[in-house]
Amino acid sequence: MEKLLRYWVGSILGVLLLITAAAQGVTFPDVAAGSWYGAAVEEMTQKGLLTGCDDGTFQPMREISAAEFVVITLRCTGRELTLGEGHWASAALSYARDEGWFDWDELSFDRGCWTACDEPISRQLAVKILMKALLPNTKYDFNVESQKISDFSSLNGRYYEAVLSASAAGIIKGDEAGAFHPERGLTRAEACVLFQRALDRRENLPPSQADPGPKTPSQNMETVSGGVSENGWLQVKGTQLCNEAGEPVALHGMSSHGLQWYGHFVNSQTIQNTAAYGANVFRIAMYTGEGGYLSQPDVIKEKAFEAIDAAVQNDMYAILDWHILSDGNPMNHVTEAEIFFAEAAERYAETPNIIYEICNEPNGNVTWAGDVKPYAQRLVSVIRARSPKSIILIGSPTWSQDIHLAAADPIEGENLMYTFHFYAGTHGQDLRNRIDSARAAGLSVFVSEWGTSRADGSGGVFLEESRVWLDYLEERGISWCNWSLCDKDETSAALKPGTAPDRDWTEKDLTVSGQFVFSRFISSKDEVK
Ligand code: IDC
Repeated sequence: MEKLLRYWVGSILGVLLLITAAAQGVTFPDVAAGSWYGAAVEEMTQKGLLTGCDDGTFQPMREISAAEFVVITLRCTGRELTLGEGHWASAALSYARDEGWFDWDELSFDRGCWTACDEPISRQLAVKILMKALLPNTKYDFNVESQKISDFSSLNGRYYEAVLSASAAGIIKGDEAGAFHPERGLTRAEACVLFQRALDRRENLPPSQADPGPKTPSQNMETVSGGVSENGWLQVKGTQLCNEAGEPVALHGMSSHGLQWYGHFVNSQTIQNTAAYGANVFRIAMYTGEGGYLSQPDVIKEKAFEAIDAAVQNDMYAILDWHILSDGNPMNHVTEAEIFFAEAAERYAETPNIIYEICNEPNGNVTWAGDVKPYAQRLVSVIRARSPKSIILIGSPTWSQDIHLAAADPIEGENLMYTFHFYAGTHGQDLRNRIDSARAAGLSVFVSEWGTSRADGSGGVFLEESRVWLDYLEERGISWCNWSLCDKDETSAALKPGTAPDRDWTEKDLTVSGQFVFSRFISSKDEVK
């Protein structure tokens, strides 16, 4: 009885609150009209972008979850996705991931489930999603904006672009002390204000910024193919990789898997097998961590040198890849890298085949200016002292995707190229746009690793997405290596499990991914000499 009474009193009070709220022109009983976020909530609600909670309240001081944030962002772009399987927001989350609003490791999808998406989203990730979805082409001045944020030094490098552009656009303002608190959550009220500012800004964009259109050095690049005997020493002219004669050249081929695990697929026969399908480059993925070079330097170094010699025998270019991965910051082992590359560059000083890739994928809490650039400068000078003109490939934070940071602050020197890595099941148009902008700013790009799978090496395969990517690279004469030449039971592997490494291969030995990739070594546009 007492319970029932309390229920009725509660309901009547609730209704009264709603009536008062309606009389004041406010949408939710727990949103006061004159509050700092009241107008934003009202505007968003009127536009149909907010629905509030099941009990009719808005809960402004509750931290917004990742799922809620993504769904509202999607609505702001004018899309609404119907319920997918599993979590109520799964369709929206998958869409957002495929659009590249966040990376696969930022909101994880595990065994068919979005995990942790009901947890509060961090401010840095929220701002990244907001900027990618609503204001992707916002320009900013690094020095000006970073100085406005008092806790900038605590920001992870992968969020620089989002946070700095959001600051430049007036979307984020910081607290009284100018701090952004990148890893804290944000309340629903704060989120609502961010959405409203982003929408306002978007509505007022000049048409040129709303649709930047393509702006690349060349989108119709004729390239030559062929091996080292035909092309000789490579060189970079403008943004383009060229052969010794100065003609644009494109390299296409496979990357090995880790030498410590799949070294048996790295020999003269396997490299020859890719050459037989038209490949002219082979990448030697020498993991440093994960039981690789740092744990057994002599064995792995011998294997890498053997691989280079096998590539040379087959007239192939060879990329010697210092494959940092779990050891995310290249500075962690810069001395070991200097010793290794000094020896390699000395040994192969006269060999035009070798391309040096000095850090596969910087990741985690690394920055371009503070870690990767100084590392690259040290390695470039070590290699240059011994091999004055070889091509050197340089990675960037966020698994070699932050080439915009390198484009804004490149390294001095000749014949330097910047790697860009993608996985067709995870990465898409926004990153192709990023490559175009980096190239327009003068950066020369080499895709030293890409996969037909998702970024974790499995899932898919995503042949249609891969085709779009390869056509894109082909139009621009951008070189690539595919991950990976091994028989591991994962979709990115080119060989079926159990394939013998010591004989010729036929189509039957290739996986779906392998068949697709091998058929693209010779591009339709290459002029075969
Ligand atoms: C993956 C391999 C997988 C291995 C894992 C950890 O495919 O078999 O267990 O590494 O070593 C990269 C890395 C590359 C990854 C690949 C796929 O450069 O080492 O290989 N990937 O996850 N960057 C993005 C994706």
